[in-house]
Amino acid sequence: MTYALPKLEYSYDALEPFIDARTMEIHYTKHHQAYVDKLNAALESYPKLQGLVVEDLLKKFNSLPKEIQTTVKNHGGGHANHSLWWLNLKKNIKFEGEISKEIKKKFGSYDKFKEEFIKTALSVFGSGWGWLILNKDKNLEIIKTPNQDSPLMEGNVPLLGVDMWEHSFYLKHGPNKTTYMEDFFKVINWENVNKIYKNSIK
Ligand code: MN3
Repeated sequence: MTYALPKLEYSYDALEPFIDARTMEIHYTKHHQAYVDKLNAALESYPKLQGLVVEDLLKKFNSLPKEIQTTVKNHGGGHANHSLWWLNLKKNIKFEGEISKEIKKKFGSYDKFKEEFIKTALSVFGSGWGWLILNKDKNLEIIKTPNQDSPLMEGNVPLLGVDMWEHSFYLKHGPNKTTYMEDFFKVINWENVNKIYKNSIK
């Protein structure tokens, strides 16, 4: 077994009332675990690839053997996306640091950024993710990806993602994706987003 669930650094109820404990538990122990298990199964016959951290595996996506590309996209993407998801959630973190300055420069204000990010995330049809990325030209950009496609596959760095799969919000928010987005914005770990940003512009 090469890939494993990352340790969750907080309890399932740590993000209440914005993200409920039951959703956190199922999301982490069932959904994320399934991506990890299926990725490991697919790479059993590829020992060289198993040595790569999942982010590096996704960066090499276009040169991977054709027969494992779909699995790496779905389950490697799922593993990487969710590993970032847990790290980027925390209550009571202020919007500050380098990333806050760059966001204001690029989008005009925090509110305009939030509005555009939410609009893009809500426009995901079916399952997918909304993202703030650092693109290949080192510019901030808001994009969406379908399913578990990772921005890393296209050479972009994911800074902040929002999981728009129903498993991420349906127990608490039902079909109301707008309140889910409002609650998500209350638990963004800007300290971690800032850390990724600073490492990525080096
Ligand atoms: Mn998910």
